[in-house]
Amino acid sequence: MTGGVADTSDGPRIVVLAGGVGGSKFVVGVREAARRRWPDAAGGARAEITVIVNTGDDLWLSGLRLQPDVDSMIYALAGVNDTARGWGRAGESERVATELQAWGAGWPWFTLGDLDLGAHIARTGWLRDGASVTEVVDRLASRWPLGIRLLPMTDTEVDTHVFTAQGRMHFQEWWTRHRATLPAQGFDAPGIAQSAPAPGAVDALAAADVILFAPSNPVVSLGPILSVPGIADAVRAAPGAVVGVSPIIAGAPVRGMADACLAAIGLAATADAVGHHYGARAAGGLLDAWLIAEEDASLAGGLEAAGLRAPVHPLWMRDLDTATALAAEALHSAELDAHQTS
Ligand code: FO1
Repeated sequence: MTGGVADTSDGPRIVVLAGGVGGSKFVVGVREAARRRWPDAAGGARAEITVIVNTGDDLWLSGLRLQPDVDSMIYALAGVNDTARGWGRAGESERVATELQAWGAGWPWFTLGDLDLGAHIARTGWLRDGASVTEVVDRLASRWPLGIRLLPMTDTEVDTHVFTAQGRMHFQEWWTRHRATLPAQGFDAPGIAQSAPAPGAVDALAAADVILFAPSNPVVSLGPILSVPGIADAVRAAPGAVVGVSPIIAGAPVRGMADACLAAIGLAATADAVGHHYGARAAGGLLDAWLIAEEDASLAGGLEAAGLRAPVHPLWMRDLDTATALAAEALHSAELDAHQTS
């Protein structure tokens, strides 16, 4: 492992790379694990948690800028998310969406809830007034005390598109309209090669005691973050430990349709294929450790042979306690024991 231990009486600096729905469950677990392990007098954590969130599934719709992963992260950390549906706000209504449909505006398969629309309108207004994406995310995140710092991966618009036999379409059309059933021939994020990390992202990675890869989609959630020039290099060079959590258990995605995305880039939907895809830092890759599920324990040997520590742990995040236990295990794998626990 490359470092990972900061000799300080304060809590650690933790950076998480994450997508939306699965990523936000994990980040809620990280915040709670940090609260329990490094409590402060105010009921929070002495750890400094920075989340670098995917903006590759952002889109323009009906004149509004939507950032599904940013919003899923904010809503989940604020406790105002719709936990049954997995996206959007709890207690949502759809009066405006019904009107939009009557006007033939937007996408009939993509519902904009009334409360959610408040965020899209606020964001679009601020962007139109000249604010950067980083500033807008900061303003949105300041509404509730989230206990983390939220950064977009980049200030540049780099919306993901999917190539299929029916042509090229926005990622959200492929994901929500076609439920990822149209075989994807590839993904494209125009502009990403010319983009730059959001201000503060590379510095956060360089200062981190631990970098965590949330169990998010490796292709369309963490893939875009790592494709922003400078981010993967900053992870490779980071002095802190880098620990990933497998989004695949026993050959199936924990949630979502990650298998369809993995197939498009020629990867099997297995925990070891994704671990090898990220690779061991010892061999020029990105990770020091890769948490895999108990169901995949037999894969640990192959991962360790490739230079990746592969701790085995229950990976299902059913509630706050299981998400917290998973995050605690990921932090434990980073060997942060030098940080005082109280
Ligand atoms: N997902 C759906 O399956 N159907 C929807 O109508 C839908 C609307 C929607 C509106 C705003 C938003 O921020 C997210 C929304 N999502 C919807 C979720 C989203 O499409 C994806 O789950 C994520 O982008 C993938 O991480």
